[in-house]
Amino acid sequence: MHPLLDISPDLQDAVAAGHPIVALESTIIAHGMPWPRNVETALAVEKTVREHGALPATIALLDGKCRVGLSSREIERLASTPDVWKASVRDIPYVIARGIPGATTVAATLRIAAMAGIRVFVTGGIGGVHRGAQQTMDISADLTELSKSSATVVSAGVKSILDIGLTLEALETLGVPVVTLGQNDFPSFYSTHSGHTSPLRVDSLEEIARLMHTKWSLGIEGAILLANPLPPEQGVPVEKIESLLTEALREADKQQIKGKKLTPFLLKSIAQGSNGESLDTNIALVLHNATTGAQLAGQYAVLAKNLPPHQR
Ligand code: PSU
Ligand code: MN
Repeated sequence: MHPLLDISPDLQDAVAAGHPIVALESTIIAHGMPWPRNVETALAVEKTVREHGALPATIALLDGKCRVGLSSREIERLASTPDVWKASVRDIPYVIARGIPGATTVAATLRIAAMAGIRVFVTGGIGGVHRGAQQTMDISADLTELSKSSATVVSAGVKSILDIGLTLEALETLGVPVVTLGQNDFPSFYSTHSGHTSPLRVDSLEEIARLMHTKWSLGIEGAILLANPLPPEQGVPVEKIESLLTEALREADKQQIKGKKLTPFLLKSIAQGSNGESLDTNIALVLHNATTGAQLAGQYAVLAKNLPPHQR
């Protein structure tokens, strides 16, 4: 194991024994939600994963190491320190070399999870092609990383802060299977529907586990993006989010918010504009994904048991 990759001892044992493990990102804690709901959510997600038979592995960059498996105190530290670096893959070497604290995005978490041999990763929404990317070229590094690192990313689809159609096109180009659980329509995070048909659909977690095994045993590297729609009664109506978003985008443009600051700015504006309703939904769907991800990790562990360790 690389000396800069620090996996907690219980997770090392679990990986070796082929037990179900779920990787969790930390940008959602440090930059995706306000304190103290960020720390409450992060701890509740870990608890949910455990209750459904898997071990949680929250990932971050701390004290000059890629850390897999954090203590509650470390999660609290990430949630309450104001200047934690938002670390995508390009930032990993810089943040590690300087020894500063870094919260990992989907891209960076996915890379480190794959290094650690973890095959299921739970998040809320991934980054993608931003609206207006034809001019700005703002396309999240989450997409390129999905084409490289082999794990299934359980998400609630793609937020409508992004151009969902272009994001699906980019994922097709990158060779990433996009699979929706139990419905034809691709969900749009807060809402069950996006108006875009999901490229692929499965109706059971066992099917996804088989898809994972098939893909990787054929040597086709990279992630599978699983979209897990929230039960419709828990969603926020599309029209409501849309008007808040239009306002948030206008404000971002006015304040010249660009690059890595854009996604956190839009999330914050929508949460404030909806009086926290979008935040409640955000938390509900991350917990829903944690349940699904833990169950999927269990299904995959059953299949992987018969594989030689290097194929797991
Ligand atoms: N979308 C959300 N919540 C989040 C993020 C995206 O609904 O917290 C975070 C994730 O960590 C994701 C990152 O990987 O933002 C993408 O940032 P960017 O668009 O700068 O690549
Ligand atoms: Mn970007």
